[in-house]
Amino acid sequence: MNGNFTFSIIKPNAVRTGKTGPILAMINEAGFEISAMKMLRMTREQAENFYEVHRERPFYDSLVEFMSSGPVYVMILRHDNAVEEFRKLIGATDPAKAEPGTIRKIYAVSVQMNAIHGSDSDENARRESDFFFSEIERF
Ligand code: IDP
Ligand code: MG
Repeated sequence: MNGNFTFSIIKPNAVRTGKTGPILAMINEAGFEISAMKMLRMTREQAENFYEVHRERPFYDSLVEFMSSGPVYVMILRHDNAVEEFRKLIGATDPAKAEPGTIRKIYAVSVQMNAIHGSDSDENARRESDFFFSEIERF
């Protein structure tokens, strides 16, 4: 069974360059409902914990540095089959490989600064949502 929510982050490069509004418009246009949202800046330690699964990857330190470099928007988004549908909307990790019309194709500036995060499984959507939001912040 597929879950009805996913978790997303509008990454620092996109927030810094004023792309939050246009990205939210694409998310809205694709039929996702915002179930929770806030702006925050992660500490280095929070970014390390959020990306714990990538700790052994060569890009980990640089990713943590980037994700804590400025404010982001964190969101819980509701949609049928949300995880899979949202991954389609954002496109491939590497913008060079992303389909035309996807958020990353339009707003990513590199593999690292690829504008947006989307959970890769229902289990991670739950874990990532719980990482940032308490029950009274979710609707
Ligand atoms: P995903 O965000 O599409 O799920 P992951 O493999 O989970 O991709 O990687 C998490 C994030 O780490 C990516 O969104 C990107 O910001 C960064 N990243 C992944 N691979 C590379 C790389 O090869 N070089 C630099 N950054 C990378
Ligand atoms: Mg991932």
